[in-house]
Amino acid sequence: ALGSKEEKFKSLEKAGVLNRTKTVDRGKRLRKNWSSSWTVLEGGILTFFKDSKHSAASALRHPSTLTTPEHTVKLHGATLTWASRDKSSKKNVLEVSRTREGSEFLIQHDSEQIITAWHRAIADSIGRRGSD
Ligand code: I3S
Repeated sequence: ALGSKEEKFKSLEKAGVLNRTKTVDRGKRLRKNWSSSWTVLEGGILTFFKDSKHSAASALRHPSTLTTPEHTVKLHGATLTWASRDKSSKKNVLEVSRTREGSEFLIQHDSEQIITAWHRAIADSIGRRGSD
């Protein structure tokens, strides 16, 4: 059986495909541009990989989409909230704001169960005392 430390560590890691868009970059508001990307949460860092154009077959033809990080975000100190209606008309949208690099982005999944699991994992990650 895993010890409690390992259980905790395990709960902080997550990966899957999410829809995401950046809304603010270094303090500057951006026009939304939703894309679907393979997303990994590990060690307090959220990494979005390049848009896989929604299909696993496409990812297989373009392996770099699975190995080249497009955007990494340090979550420590960031704020996580459910996005208000004026942020997006989509359902199940989470907003990560006040990141240390001054960015803001939205993540979304049509499955409430999946987005809730991401909410929990990101909240755990933010809440965890970083080693910075
Ligand atoms: O907040 P907005 O302007 O309604 O966001 C929509 C736009 O980003 C739109 O792209 P165009 O700027 O090319 O129209 C996107 O296609 C929509 O998905 C955005 O709205 P939602 O509510 O889906 O986040």
